[in-house]
Amino acid sequence: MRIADARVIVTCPGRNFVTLKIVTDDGVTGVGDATLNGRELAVAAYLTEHVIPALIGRDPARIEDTWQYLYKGAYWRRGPVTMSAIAAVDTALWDIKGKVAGLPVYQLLGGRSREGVTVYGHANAETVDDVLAEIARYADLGYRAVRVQTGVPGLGTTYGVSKDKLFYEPADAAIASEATWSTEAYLNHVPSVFAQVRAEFGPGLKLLHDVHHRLTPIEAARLGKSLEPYALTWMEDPVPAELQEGFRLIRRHTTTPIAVGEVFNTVWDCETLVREQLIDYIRATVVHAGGITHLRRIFDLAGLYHVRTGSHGATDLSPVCMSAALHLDLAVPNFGLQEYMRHTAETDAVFPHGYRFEGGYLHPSEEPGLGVDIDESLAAEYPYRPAALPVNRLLDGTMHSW
Ligand code: EZ4
Ligand code: CO
Repeated sequence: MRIADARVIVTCPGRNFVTLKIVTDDGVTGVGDATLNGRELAVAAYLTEHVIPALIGRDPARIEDTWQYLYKGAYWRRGPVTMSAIAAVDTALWDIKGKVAGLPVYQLLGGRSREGVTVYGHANAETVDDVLAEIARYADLGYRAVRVQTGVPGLGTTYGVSKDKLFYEPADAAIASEATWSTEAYLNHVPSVFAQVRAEFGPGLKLLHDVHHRLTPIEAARLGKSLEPYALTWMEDPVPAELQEGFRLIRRHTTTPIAVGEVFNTVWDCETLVREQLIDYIRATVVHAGGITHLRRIFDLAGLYHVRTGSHGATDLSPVCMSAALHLDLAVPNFGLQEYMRHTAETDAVFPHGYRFEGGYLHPSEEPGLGVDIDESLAAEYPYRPAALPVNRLLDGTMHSW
């Protein structure tokens, strides 16, 4: 069997998605997500101009060899554009292998290690009263874990708090919009939010919070310490993570578990964090971290060091990525949690899929392969619309880090 054709499909059913479809000479197809939020067309061009010509005629069964060929063969290793492109190819080839074998992909990864994939939802609102109502809504839907984000008194818009509640979407303008930030106001406010949430919901519900990379290590240490009474499942992205050793300082000061990795794209981004046991959850995901092949390598390293998985699953990760993530989540021994933000009905229609939510768990499709596809004619009805993630400034106008 040979790869006969491959094409990139860019579509915007409410938000932008980039999808690779690979077709074999036997007519078997596979899909892979290649969406890089706000930088979509860079990955589309990488695939179309540089990857697809090299795929035609290759044996689709050689997943590992193709991964190594694309990673090593480019000379320019790593980076989100490259690794998202490699991820798309890798994911599509696992889909094809599953279809050829007649098995869902999780069976090829060693089979089921659990009954379902525990997911967390994203409760967010400007005020504490409103966020309590949002959490209640998720609890009513059956969620066992909820990420809690609120506005900060004195600040205008806050990243992580969106207008549309169930369908959270931070990429809101073609040219990046601007949000404001005050670390002092934030650190004063957040512990009081979690005090009220725990008082209302008791100890049973898993609670998470995303800092969105907005603190320094010592500030993050203070936040973690002040949240200890509320027993969070994790504090996410406390600091920008280019400097992995920065986490040593946070770790020395707090028992609040730490999760990081949604912007990581290779095992090298978390090697120190994992080996020194500076984090508790690694949040890399299929589309941005080199596909199923490389993410499994990251998860296996993590498993040696008491680090569990907590893959990113916001709306910019398409149902193709979510399908792939669920097969891996079901199979790996050190699964922790999977983020799950619902897609709109338009997105779900463009990407017909067999995974389903029930009782706080997601269950991958039992169909051969990944159990997801793209409806290309429907996709064509939604042309690309540029949308960037916002930037953040301090109250005096200084550009701030995420
Ligand atoms: O900022 O998906 O955990 N999820 C998040 C998301 C990310 C966006 C970036 O594309 O932090 O809101
Ligand atoms: Co996050």
